[in-house]
Amino acid sequence: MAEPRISSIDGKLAEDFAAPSHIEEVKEKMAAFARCHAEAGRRVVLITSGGTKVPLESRTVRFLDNFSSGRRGASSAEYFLDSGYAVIFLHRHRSLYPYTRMFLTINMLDALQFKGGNPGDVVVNQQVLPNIAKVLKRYQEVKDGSLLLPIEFNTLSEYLHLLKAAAQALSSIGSKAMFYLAAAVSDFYIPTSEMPEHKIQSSDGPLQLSMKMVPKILSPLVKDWAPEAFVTSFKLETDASILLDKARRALDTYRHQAVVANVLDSRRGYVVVVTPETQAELILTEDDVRNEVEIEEMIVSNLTSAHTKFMTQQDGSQK
Ligand code: 9Z3
Repeated sequence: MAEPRISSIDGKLAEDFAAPSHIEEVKEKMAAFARCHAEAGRRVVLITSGGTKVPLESRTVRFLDNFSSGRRGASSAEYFLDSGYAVIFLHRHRSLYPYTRMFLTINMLDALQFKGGNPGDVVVNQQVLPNIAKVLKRYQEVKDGSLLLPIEFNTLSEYLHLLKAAAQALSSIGSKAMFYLAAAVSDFYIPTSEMPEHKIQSSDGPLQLSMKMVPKILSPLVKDWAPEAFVTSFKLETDASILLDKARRALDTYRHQAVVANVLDSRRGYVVVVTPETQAELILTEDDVRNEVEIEEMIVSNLTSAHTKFMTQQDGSQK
């Protein structure tokens, strides 16, 4: 029997990045979630969301962070749920969360009041939260159907190990699985063995950092861990002139299904969905903004159609 292939990235992961202690338990939870929904005829999407944190000290006082509010991931989760998917939401602790994201700027105490001045009877102030009933109804439907599995990460190490576990957990459902990798992931890190234990002292003078390149996790994910899944990565740039070239290069390198390309400043209103054969510009018009349409609705609609086509092709090629 052939030995299972161990990629060099697996070795790096084990060596340089501490695995979270509950990793096996989480993996089993994700596998059970995927199996159960796939058996019920549902597709499952793994969404990553929020930025990773890279510690500079083992007992961490300082860290480098990648920018992401988590809005892209959180709102996309809602549209995937509306499209009939079950969602594993791998997100940065305290980044935006599906449904509650809409109320983030509201002070909870301003949204409550005493009914008829009775201090024993607290009710919601509908003027502060005009659409709360609609959102609560949808949230409870999702909860009652166990359609959303939230998993949290903080550090880059946790993110990498949890993504690997998720990919392996979803491999059993083949092409029914989609990966939607919207998290903003660091390209640089300090290996555990080279990290100072204690707080770096300013009395030692100016800080010079040397960081290693983070292994390209997309490569084993597509090739080894979940080879039958539909994989979408995100490409973020601040210089629009290099964006599409970088997106195409990522597709050529990793041979996955789609890249959503966006520029930091315009990401709420303009993205390009790039696939090996196509390139679709998605633009939010002023009318859309007035009608509270979000660009994530368009992204999710584009990708769920591509996923349907992909599943049909996979099924055809297996016959
Ligand atoms: C994205 O490009 C996301 O769309 C944003 C969403 C992080 C811009 P927000 O959370 O923003 O709504 O505030 N994510 C991917 C970023 C990333 O790190 N991509 C890597 C790269 O561009 C490839 S995996 O090299």
